[in-house]
Amino acid sequence: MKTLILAFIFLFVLSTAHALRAEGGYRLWLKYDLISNPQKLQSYQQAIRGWMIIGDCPILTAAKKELQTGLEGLLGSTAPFSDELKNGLVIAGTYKDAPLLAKANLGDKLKNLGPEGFVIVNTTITDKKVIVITANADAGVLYGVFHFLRLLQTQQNLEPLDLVSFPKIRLRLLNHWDNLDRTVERGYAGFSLWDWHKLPDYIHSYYHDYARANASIGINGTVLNNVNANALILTPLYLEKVAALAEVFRPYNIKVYLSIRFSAPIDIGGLKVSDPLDKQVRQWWKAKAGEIYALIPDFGGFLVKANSEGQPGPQNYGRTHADGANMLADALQPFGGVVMWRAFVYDDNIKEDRAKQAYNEFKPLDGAFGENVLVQVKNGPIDFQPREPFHPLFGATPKTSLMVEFQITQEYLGFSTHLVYLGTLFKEVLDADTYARGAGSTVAKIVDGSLDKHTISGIAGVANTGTDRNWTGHLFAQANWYAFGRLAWDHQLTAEAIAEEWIRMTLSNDPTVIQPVKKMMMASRENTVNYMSPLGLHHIMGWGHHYGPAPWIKDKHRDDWTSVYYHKADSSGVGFDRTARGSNAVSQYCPPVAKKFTALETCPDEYLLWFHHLSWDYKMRSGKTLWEELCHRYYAGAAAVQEMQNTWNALQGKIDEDSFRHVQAMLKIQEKEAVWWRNACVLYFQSFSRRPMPAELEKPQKSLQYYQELSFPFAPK
Ligand code: BDP
Repeated sequence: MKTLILAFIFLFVLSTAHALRAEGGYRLWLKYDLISNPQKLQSYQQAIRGWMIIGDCPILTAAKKELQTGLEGLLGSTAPFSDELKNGLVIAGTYKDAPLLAKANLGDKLKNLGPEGFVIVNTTITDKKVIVITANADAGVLYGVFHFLRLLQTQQNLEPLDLVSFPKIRLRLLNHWDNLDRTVERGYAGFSLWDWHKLPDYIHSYYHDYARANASIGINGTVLNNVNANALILTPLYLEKVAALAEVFRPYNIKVYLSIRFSAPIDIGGLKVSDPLDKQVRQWWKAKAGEIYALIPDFGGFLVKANSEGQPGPQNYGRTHADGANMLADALQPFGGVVMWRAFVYDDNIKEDRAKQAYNEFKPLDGAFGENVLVQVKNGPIDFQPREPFHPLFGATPKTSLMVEFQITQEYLGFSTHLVYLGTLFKEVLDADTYARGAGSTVAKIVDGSLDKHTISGIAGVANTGTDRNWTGHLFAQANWYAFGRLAWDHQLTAEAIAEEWIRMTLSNDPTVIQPVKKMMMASRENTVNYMSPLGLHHIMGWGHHYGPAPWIKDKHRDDWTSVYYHKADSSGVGFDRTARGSNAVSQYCPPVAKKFTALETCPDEYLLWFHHLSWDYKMRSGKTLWEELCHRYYAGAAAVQEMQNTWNALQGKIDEDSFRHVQAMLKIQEKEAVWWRNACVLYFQSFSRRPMPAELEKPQKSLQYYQELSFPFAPK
């Protein structure tokens, strides 16, 4: 009988283990599977004999659950909860509330870590060898626990452990472009996670897992709804739903924020205007803020898209962006909320290079924004293109706290079917030197507030999550969510180190998996730039849905939504002249940067056609003509996707079959679409260059007309 029961248990464990392995990516990077390397497992089991979390507030309870689940999974059940001090105990708690920890003398280390930083050390407390995870506040303990589990998941050595870590940027936010009908603008992973209809009464278990995932990478805020906002989100009906989500996220140190529609006082408040200087309007927002904070005492604040792409805003009343932002800031200020005012503004009626408009609008307002206002600036001056130079506003407004906004969802980078690791894109921008206060004035130092001594600082990523089983559509798109969070916490991490962590936690700790996958990820964004828009080309994608290539888009109701506006190809050459001879957008950068982009000798190939209109025969650094170089880049990009397929196919059997097949199928789509981009663009530009394709490149079989006639009425948008 006993053997029968044992056999039964064994079979049960086996089958659940199997089910877990086939979880379809749901567990993200928090898998906590038993450590597969027997020596590592044994050494961890010896080092970790039990765990204790001191304190029982909601955040520490979340940390407790995580530590328990993590250790049980990774080590088997060999490290139970313990309430006595013993060798091998992992002790976590805030320093001030855990008298036991005072004996570890960590006060100095904790001094400058703020409420979210943490310390992880191995030390001795009354003769017992222990691992201590401690912080100034509960949130720090939670982040410390996640970090400790990450050390185990990535199989790091636990001796010696002497780690301090704290976030450089205060507000680390996801921006969801989610609509109240559960569609997601530019969402490629199913519907919105927020089941508005069933809220506030029904709480999906995945809300908790969403919060866990974010907390594990240090994300501490989430804007729940689309920047193209529906005013209904501010009605009592919806605020109750928002409050229910806030309650789920609170134990994970995540605050909720909302996008607001500037005309809300008219739309839902019965007022005639939404003029920011109107007394009644100001009063309406004050009352609204009070109503929100009564329901959600730790509400984060508002995100605003105003006077941009048809959205209402203060300019409708002849007021400035600062007038609008400050009105909202005044309403939120008594409660500690912030306003994140987007600088993504451009107007077709203003006859000025779109790339210059945000700077022109916001630079003169430096110093006019209230203390709890952050201006949220997209990473580049146009719109999340595969590659853009950094936005010239970075460094131009020393008196204004600037957030950077990245797009994690791959609107312009192949949706959720292309493997494009964005860690390298994020880093390229964060590390860019603006020279604003001399050499070393990187975008990162402006964003973290250190360059101009700002006390609030923030970073936002447009989320790529949805109801797809694996959250992000493509398994590798999870890495972009992960990389965003890790860099928001510490922008000094390298894209490569983050990729490696993610691979170890998601796919395997086997070096023969890590090395090739990392190499593939690190090259992936450049490959995509090559097959989509090399050499500084931009905005040549499909109309409306932005799917696929369409450099031929012209004659639309807005010039600045066409492709020809941006590439300016003609028989003489291609590219947008943004030097002093052209739109002079270069002048918005600090002199050393402007000089570098202006001179052809120093302008990097990556930005060449962003700043210059050059003849098809222009001699490139490579010795090729511009036309030949362009063709070669397109072909190299597409060929690289074939290489990615080879790399991936060689991994069969080394990672779980489910993930293997999923990525394999996605890479097939990517290859097909890379060739589509290549052929369509090369044929189109050839119609201007009138030069033959370089002989060594295989000619496209289909005609330009074939590509121009493709249509995708239901592509996601
Ligand atoms: C563009 C998107 C559009 C967004 C806009 C924004 O195509 O859907 O509303 O950005 O950021 O890239 O407001």
